[in-house]
Formats: sequence, structure tokens, C-alpha cells
Amino acid sequence: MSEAVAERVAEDFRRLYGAAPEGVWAAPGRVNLIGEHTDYNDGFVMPFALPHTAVAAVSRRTDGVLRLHSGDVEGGPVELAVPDLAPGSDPGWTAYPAGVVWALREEGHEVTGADVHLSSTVPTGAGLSSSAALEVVVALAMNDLFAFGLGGRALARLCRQAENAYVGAPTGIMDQTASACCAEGLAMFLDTRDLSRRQIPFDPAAEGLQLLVVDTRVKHAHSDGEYGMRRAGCERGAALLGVGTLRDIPYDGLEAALARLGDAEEVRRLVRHVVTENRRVEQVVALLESGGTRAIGPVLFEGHASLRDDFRVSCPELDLVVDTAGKAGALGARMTGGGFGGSAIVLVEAADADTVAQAVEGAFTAAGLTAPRIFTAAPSAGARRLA
Ligand code: GAF
Repeated sequence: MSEAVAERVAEDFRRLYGAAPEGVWAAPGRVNLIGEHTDYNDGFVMPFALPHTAVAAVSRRTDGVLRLHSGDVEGGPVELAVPDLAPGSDPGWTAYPAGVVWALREEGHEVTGADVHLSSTVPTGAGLSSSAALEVVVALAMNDLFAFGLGGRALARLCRQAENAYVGAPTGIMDQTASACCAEGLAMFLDTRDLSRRQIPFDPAAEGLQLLVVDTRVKHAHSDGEYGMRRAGCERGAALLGVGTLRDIPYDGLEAALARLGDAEEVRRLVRHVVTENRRVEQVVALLESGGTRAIGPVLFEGHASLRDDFRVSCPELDLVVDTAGKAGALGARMTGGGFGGSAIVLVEAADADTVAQAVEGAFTAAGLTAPRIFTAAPSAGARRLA
């Protein structure tokens, strides 16, 4: 499978640039099992990699030219000059790969130019980290070809820098770390404060379960204002409480913290979500480690309610998925990723998967919505070289 993909992308590269690429790399999208809007608060997250990947065929150049092409976008290669790369200069898709080359240069890792051809199966705007996959695959290719010697964590930090400073989206570091560091059959319990991580076996199929991903097809973007406003609100909360980040508020200190915030209702809700969500990640880790995958269901529902009511990043379509799936017998369901559209995850008994999926599809039809895209996800491999 990977070999066929690598061969196809290498062949497209050859046709485009007239010679075989030096190598082919892949980086996956992700779903997040639990731990939403905690990563920019130094908190806990628990993503796993999807089988969907961004694939890059790349060769080095020595003339400072960066040629970028995507098989998923109309038009020929975009030609940029590495020395001229600057934040904010590029409003299109090329900002992701170009931002990585810029971030490498800022860190003293000189890319002397490259020809890049990309092709991705990660749905875009679906909350499944299509942009992080693009960043990570390019970072990994450059790291290998130019022998920078950077590990997964360093690559993830660099890619977040590209996304924050070059693209202008104020995201945390979960998506880039997931794409760079996840592994097959495992969910990643990540402490975003120091990027320490523990890989937790997560194999729903082995327990007669399925994890469905439901892409509502409501497109979302992180560079718009809402995500940044939530982030700024969390920072305000931390400042009012006199802590560095909301991670510093322990679960058993939540009531006291809320009391100190008085009638700052908006901030109180944000703080409550982040503190309880960190707790939910720890609960899910404990349940999975004791073999209780079914028991994580209620925690997923609670996480969704918190994102909907306290953090206010859900939308009617995501709520429809979660409500309908719950009524149709799902064990648990929640939005995944940044919200304001994108995808939800649904944990079901394998025997109920079709019934639940059909119920969700039926609810979308009845509401006059575009049909959702539904697929089963199992933890897949992280970023790697294919050829
Ligand atoms: C998006 C961001 F990119 C992540 O950093 C994270 O904040 C997530 O939304 C919400 O948990 O995917």
C-alpha cells in the first residue's frame, strides 16, 4: 500500500520536475481522543494518527529556489526564493511548506532550495490536522535530506512555529506532535508542558468496538478569530488567577479558582473547561490502561458537553452527530479538534456501527444538511520515510 503510494507520488514528481525525487515521506492527520483546547494551556491531550497521510516527494536544490506543487490544488509549481520567505507573505496553501523552510532557517538550519511535490488524503478543513500533516512531512523530508539531525519533538516545535508565526494561526502543539510522534496501535498521552509522552495501547477492534470519525463537512479554520479569542480568554484567566497557565490549576483547586474569578462569567467557563478536560484525559488514560475501553464512553460525552456549553466551540452539526449517536446506542461521542465545524468521533460496539452511522446520516438528511463523511479509524503510523 505505502509502496504503491510512494511510487505514484514519485512518478508525478518525475513528470513535473523531469527527474526522480531523492526520497518520499509521509505524515498522518490525527483524531484527538480526549483533551481539547488544553494544549495552549500546557495541558494534556491524547491524539492518535489516522491512516490518511500527506505524502511528499522531494529533491534538494542548491540555488535557493523552493518549488512547491500539490496534486490536490490546480496549477503548476509555485516558485519561491528561500532568502525572501517572510511571515505573512503567502496567503495560500504554500504557506504551510514554505513556513517550515522559513522556521528551519530561523533556527539556523539552512535549506539551500528544494523541489517538492505533495499529495494528501487527509480531508481539509475537517478538524483532522491536514495542515499539520503538510508541515510535518516537509519538515521530515528536509531534516533527512539536509541531515539536520532533529528528533520528533524538535520537528513538532518547528512546525508549530511555522503555523503560528508564518501562517498566522495561533494553535497549540498537539497536531504537529501527533503527526510527528504517534505510532501504530497506540494513542499518545502527551503532556504539552514539556512534550513528555506515554504511548497507550488503543485497539477498539480487539475489544469488539469501533471508533467512527464523522466529518460534518462544515469547514473550519484556525486563523479566524474564534480560536484566538478562546486562547486569549484562557490567558486572561491564568493572569487573573496569578498562575503561568491554566495547567497550574489542579482539579481539586477548581472551585476555589472559580470563586476567585467572581462574576467574570466568560473566563470562569473557559477555566472550568480546561481544568475538567485535563482531568478527563487522566481518567481516559487510567481506564484504557486498566482495559476499560468501553468505560471511556461517558467521559467522551462529558467532554463534548463541556466544549459545547463551557468552551462554546461546538456547532449545531457536531451536536447533532453526538446527540443522534448517543440516542442510537453509541457508547460515547464528542467533537474532535478545534471545533466550529470539522469532525466528531463516536465510540460504538462493532455490531452497532452501521445502525449508529445510518442514524447520523438520517438525521443530517432530515435536517437538510450535506451528507457527512463517516469512516472507521484505528491508530496508525506516525511520520516516516516511504522511499
Ligand atoms: C486545533 C489546534 F491546532 C490544536 O493545537 C488544538 O488546540 C486543537 O485545535 C484543540 O484541542 O486542532
